[in-house]
Order: sequence, then C-alpha cells, then structure tokens
Amino acid sequence: MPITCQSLLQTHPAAWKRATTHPFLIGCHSGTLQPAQFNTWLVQDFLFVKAFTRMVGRVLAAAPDDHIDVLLAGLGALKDELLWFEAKASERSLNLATSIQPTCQRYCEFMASLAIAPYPVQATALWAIEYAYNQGWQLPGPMPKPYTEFADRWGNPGFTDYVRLLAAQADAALTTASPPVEAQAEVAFLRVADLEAAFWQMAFAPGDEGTMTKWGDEEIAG
Ligand code: HMH
Repeated sequence: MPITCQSLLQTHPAAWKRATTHPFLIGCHSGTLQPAQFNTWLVQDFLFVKAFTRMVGRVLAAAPDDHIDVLLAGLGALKDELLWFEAKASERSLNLATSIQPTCQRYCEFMASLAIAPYPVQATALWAIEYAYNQGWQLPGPMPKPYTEFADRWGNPGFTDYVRLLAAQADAALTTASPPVEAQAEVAFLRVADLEAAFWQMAFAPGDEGTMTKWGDEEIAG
C-alpha cells in the first residue's frame, strides 16, 4: 500500500493538530488577539509567501505534464495574494521590508531544500503547506472582522478545491515512489507540521519560538 495524504494525516494526528490549531487562531476567532501579534504574523507571512511562490515555481519545473495546469493556477493565485498582502500591510501602516524572524527563515530554508527532493516529496510538502492553512483558518469557525477576509482567503471553497487537487497530484506521484522516497515524503510532511506550529507561535514569542509558552491551562509547544 503506497502512502497517501490521507494516510499521513491518520498516522500523525497529534503533529497535524499542533500545525492547525493554535491560540493565535483562537484569538482571531474570539477577538482577543493583540493587533501587534497579528501584525507580526502578517509581515512574516508575506516574507513566507514570497519564498513559497518560488518553491511552487520549482515544483512546477519538476512536475509531470498533467500536473502543470493545477500548479499554474496556484501560481496565478499567488500573484494576487502577494498584492493582497501588500495592500493589507499598507492599510495597517506596516513596513514589509522588516527582517525575517528565525522561524520564518527556517521554513524558507526548508522550502529551498526541497528543490533537490524527488517530485513526490515536493508534491506532498506543497499539499501539506496549503492544507495546513486551509484547515487552520477554518477550524475555529467564522472569524469576526478584521480577520474574516484572512479566514476566507484560505478557507474559501475554491481554495479548498485547489487543495484537494494538490492532494490528488501528490497521491498520484506517491503511487510510483520507492520506499525511500515514501519515507522522505513522510519526513517532509512532519517537518511542515512542525514548522507550521512554530510559525503561529512566532506571533507570541518573537525570537523565542523554540521554548514552551504558558497559555491559559494549556502548554503550547513552540
Ligand atoms: C506559514 N503556511 C504559512 N503561510 C501560508 N501563507 C501558508 C502556509 C499557505 O499558503
């Protein structure tokens, strides 16, 4: 039995839960998040999306012919997303030429490192990155203003369909992957899950995201 996106989620529920549920998202939902925390995330996520766009370009370069269409649509949406981030930053008078934080830097280095990975590994990582936001922004339930449009960006039905197509493409690539490549895809999935959890945490403890932070009654691993 080849591994699939679904089997990875089933094998690693705790890692995936840490990637997609966090006090940051609960705080958006309840309106208790500090604007400064949201702004930290916003600026770092813009830097992330620029590096992610380059990664998708490299995935496209490695993809079989019948996967090109979906990836090109993804790149088209990213063009719009980068402009949207610039507009959101300008509304909030944020400087996007800010220095990258260590957690964001680690995530960008991981994405750059995928350039030499076999295509099934790249396709699995791409799906995991997009699915993390697709789920993360939807799980708390409807988001109040000013966060509604952020939740909609990654939770809207069109994006959800796109993530399903990415899963189908990763699954197709994984059917012919050798056991070592399957193992590499699983490691990449877990690395995405860890980096996603740390990325949320960055808004709470800038520069200190490797430590445990007390939040109410829950210990949140950074
Ligand atoms: C950290 N993960 C992070 N940022 C994003 N914008 C996405 C995933 C989805 O594109």
